Amino acid sequence: MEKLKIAIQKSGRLFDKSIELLKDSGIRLQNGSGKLLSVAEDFPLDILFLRDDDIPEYISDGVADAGIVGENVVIEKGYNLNLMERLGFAKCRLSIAIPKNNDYPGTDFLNGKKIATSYPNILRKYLEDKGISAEVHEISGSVEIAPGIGLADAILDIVSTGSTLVSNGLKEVDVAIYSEAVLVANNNLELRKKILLEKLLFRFRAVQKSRNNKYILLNAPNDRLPDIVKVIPGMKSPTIMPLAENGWSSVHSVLSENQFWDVIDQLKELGAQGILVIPIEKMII
Ligand code: PRT
Ligand code: ZN
Repeated sequence: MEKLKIAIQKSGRLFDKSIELLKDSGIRLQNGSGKLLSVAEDFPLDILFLRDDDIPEYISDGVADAGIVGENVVIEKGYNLNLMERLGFAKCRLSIAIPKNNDYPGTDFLNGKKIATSYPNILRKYLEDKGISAEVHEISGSVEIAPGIGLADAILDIVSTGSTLVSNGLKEVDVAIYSEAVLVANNNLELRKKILLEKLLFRFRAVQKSRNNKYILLNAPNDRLPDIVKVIPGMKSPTIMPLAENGWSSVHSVLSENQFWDVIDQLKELGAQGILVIPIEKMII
């Protein structure tokens, strides 16, 4: 039977979350990680473990059908791949940073300067878009030390918390791109593989939805129910069941993580009591 081949990072910042996403999607790997290839037990799927930089090329060549990799790497490599889904982890940005004591009047600062980066293509595109003429100096690692040792006037590098910049005496002055882990696929998959990939994507989405939502149960006096229902509309509409105590009901609904604390405050003001919030394992809507 035709199998799907998915490439993931062998080790590094994407590895744990990629494995977790597969596991939560019901995919168990037979011979564990640390190998070049692992076979899924209950889905027609092989996992290839690669360096993240190689993943776009392997997908483009058809060695892998799809893969999980940082969008920054996908953009830098420039292959024409199908971006299937943003996966919500390994979030970061590729930013321009300069020595913290330099004034920064705007992108003009970069004119005629030397900028170090491991992302020359993204940097060239950024400079072109801004109409800046600068020297692109490609280095493969430790970009953040380049200004300090006199190798460059500025850098374009990955920033997440910003602490690496601070500890190297740099300040972030502009963002070239935002990035997160993405599922990308070859553009010319045969139909059977496309169907398998859609199945996998359906599972990924159910897992992601469940992570972004909570199940909420609460007790409320009946006369407050219309207002409470407005605050927690749920997937279709909340379930309401009478309590043994007269005049009270139990309300069950689904609540999105990013509005969580606001909604809880409103519910308390509306007279809700005994609020329970429970994680959801999978969510299919
Ligand atoms: O060995 P392999 O080539 O597979 O891995 P790698 O060393 O090239 O990549 P890895 O594992 O470090 O990162 C993989 C992907 O994670 C990147 O391509 C990004 O998409 C994403 N990501 C998210 C990050 C960061 N956050 C991050 N903070 N990648 C790198 N960093 C580094 C950055 O280079 C800088 O040195 O962390 C430092 C900045 O962090 P802050 O928190 O101090 O700002
Ligand atoms: Zn890499």
